[in-house]
Amino acid sequence: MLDFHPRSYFKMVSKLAVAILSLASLASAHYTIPSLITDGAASAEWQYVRKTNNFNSQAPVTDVTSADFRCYTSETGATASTATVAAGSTIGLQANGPMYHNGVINVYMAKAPSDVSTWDGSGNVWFKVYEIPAVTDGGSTITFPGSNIQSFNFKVPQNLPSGQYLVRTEHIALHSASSFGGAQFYISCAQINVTGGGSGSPGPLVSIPGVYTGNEPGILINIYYPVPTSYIQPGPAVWSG
Ligand SMILES: *[C@@H]1O[C@H](CO)[C@@H](O)[C@H](O)[C@H]1NC(C)=O
Ligand SMILES: [Cu+2]
Repeated sequence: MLDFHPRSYFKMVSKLAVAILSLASLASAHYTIPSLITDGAASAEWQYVRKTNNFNSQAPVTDVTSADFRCYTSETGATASTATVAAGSTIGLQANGPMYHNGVINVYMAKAPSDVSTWDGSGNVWFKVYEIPAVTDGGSTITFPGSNIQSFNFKVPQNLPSGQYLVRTEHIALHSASSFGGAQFYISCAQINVTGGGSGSPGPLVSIPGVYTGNEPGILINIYYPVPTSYIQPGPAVWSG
């Protein structure tokens, strides 16, 4: 007697489907940047960082003119807790896994007019506080110190005025950036309350979106061939305070 069990057949097929699906999601598993590092310790995910639309999909932003290019929260509408940190101290950001795509990092800050938790970061208010560019040597090699790391640290500028700020991180993945819109931006915004600050005037100031067109030589770039002889980091100069 032929003993055919449709149920076990279905089970086997669905197991296979699950396996294929998880392979597919592995291949497209990018990353998010959900944790703020203070005093050398990473916070819980999305505690001080606004939960981004891609908290599940981990998909990047590719339109540098979209509203989501700022904090990527149009769907979550998220706000976060605000971490109090001293001016001059070291803070950092941590991704949910290695930021493995070849690319570069920028961190921008903007001072909230009052309560940062209800502020959207609009206006010509952003300045750069940190960057990890690509490294070139005149055409032999290009390397990406900002890739394959899970976290990085930088100093809150000593002369930054006290107050509440958004801290926006972007990891710009350049592995398919040779056509317009091909660069992938992994973005998140943290909320901090800076104490013991100074009287510096951060700048140059830019708006986000607005800071890029997508045609910048550090965004629209073929990183493979010919090997770039130099690399121009997108955005304004770092304000060191
Ligand atoms: C920011 O820090 C100041 C000084 O410690 C404190 O008085 C204030 O409550 C803090 N604000 C927030 C939102 O954490
Ligand atoms: Cu990816």
